[in-house]
Amino acid sequence: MAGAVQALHFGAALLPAGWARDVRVALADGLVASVQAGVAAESGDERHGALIPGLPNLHSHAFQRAMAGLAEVRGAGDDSFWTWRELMYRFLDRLTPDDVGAIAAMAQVEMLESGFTRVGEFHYLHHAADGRPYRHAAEMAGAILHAAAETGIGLTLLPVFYAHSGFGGQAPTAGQRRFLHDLDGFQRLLVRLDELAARLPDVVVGVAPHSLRAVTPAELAALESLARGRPIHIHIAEQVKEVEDCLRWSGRRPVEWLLGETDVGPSWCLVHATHMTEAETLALARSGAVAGLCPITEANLGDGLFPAEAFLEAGGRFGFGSDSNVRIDMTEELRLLEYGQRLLHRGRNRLARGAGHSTGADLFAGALAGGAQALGVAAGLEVGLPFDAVSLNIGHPSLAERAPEALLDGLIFAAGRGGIDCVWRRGRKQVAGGRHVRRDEVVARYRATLSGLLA
Ligand code: NGQ
Ligand code: ZN
Repeated sequence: MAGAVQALHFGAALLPAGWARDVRVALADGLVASVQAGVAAESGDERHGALIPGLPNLHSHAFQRAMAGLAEVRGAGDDSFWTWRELMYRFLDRLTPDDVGAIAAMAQVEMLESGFTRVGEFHYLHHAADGRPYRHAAEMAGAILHAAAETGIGLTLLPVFYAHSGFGGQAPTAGQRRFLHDLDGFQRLLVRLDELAARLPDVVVGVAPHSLRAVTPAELAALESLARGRPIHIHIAEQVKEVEDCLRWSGRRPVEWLLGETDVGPSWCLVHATHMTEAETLALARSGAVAGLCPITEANLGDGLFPAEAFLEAGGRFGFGSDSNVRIDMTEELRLLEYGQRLLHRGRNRLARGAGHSTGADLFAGALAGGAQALGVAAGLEVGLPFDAVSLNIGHPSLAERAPEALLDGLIFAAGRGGIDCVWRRGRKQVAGGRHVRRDEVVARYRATLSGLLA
């Protein structure tokens, strides 16, 4: 609605400078037009208790939502990341663009309901089941964009370049045939995605070399120059075997190799970066790149624990991703990162930045800044930015009667997603009372898709 002005009033709101009381926010065309603190509500204002910014979800493979909980049966040998990947490859083998669209819409509804207002979709399922390109290069990516238009989530699309099955340019396997491009084909896809992206507000298109396993150094260099300031995302050092293979190939560890051979800086997001030496941890922190952490998936796949304490101590930037989407829960990602460190170091409040700091508030602030950086946008409740925000259910037993400064700890460590009430994305209320406004139709289509896939 062009020109429509709308105003909301909050008992408290988390602004860039910290919590403020009695905050009135006016919106115009989905953007924040003004923010006033210490003012009363005016008649006609929509009123809520407490407001926080929506968080970016910096790493997702939407289609994997449909296999959530289906890979938890023990196999004949030792189950691992690599046996899970076999199951995942078999699962994706049958997906059509319509299937992917229905699954992505379901995942995005759950993301919004959990407090994520933008997703970085690390998209590599490009081609038909036999590996042949669709008539339109962006057929699959188009399904993701279409889902985002339907659910309203902000989208940073990260088309993935994938060409090899292992370090040193090994030939891809049959299970990878739907992912593959040469550099010319990838460049054509990127041009097409830029055109499609212009049809939806504030879509960002980045570039994603899948991993050091899937690209050669020459391909990586070409992708780096193709990116030109776009976000660049790469999976790295998630599994010990990957570190060993990289050492055998290059004499260096994955993060060490990447930092040495490319120009890693603030436009980069290194997804996982689980296995790093202390020197790599410090060097990554100094690079200004974002570490893309996916604690739920990393636990589910048995990856290991990210050296969060040392990385944050060195000023490292980080954000969160729901990755495999086995569970989609913003608060749980933050909680699990902190709990991993508590179990490892046998202490409490490991990731708060100093005495008197709230662990939840520090994690949230870091994830907001790092997530936005990684997805190529600005975030926070500021004039001129999209109103991407979450109101809290302050009647929840774990949030009731709290001072605003205690709300994020209550939300993250106690209430979880039950503490989330409404979610706005670009000024539109997409979630009310914890439910997405299109949940029923999205679930119905998702179930129809699953009934075909699981038959
Ligand atoms: C992916 N997912 O691309 O979906 C990967 C697994 C791989 C995670 N690493 C495949 N969580 O890394 O080769
Ligand atoms: Zn991933």
